[in-house]
Amino acid sequence: MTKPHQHDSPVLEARRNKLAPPPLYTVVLLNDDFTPMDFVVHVLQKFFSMSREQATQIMLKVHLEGRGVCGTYPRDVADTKVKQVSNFARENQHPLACIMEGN
Ligand code: TYC
Repeated sequence: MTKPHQHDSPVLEARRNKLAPPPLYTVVLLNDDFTPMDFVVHVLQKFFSMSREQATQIMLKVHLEGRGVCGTYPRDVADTKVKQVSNFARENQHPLACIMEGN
């Protein structure tokens, strides 16, 4: 908390004491020629809580356009998702690439 300012109303003081929202990072999936489509759909459902329909839509977007957004998160959450996806892909011998980008 900052120290109370002499002339602030309680409403203005509460507003001043609010924390800024954390900077957000976009998690992006990249296309490749080898990762099976159903594996990508599974990844989007498992790590990004998408429905099968939503996951299929994003997978096809990545397949056709080269990249697609999985979601937008604070830095530590985005970083964890990138690592989880990358580890899971490697465990299954797929080259699937997942990156994060600052906004
Ligand atoms: N291009 C892949 C294929 O034809 C499918 C794919 C989609 C791979 C999305 C990666 O992020 C990806 N099997």
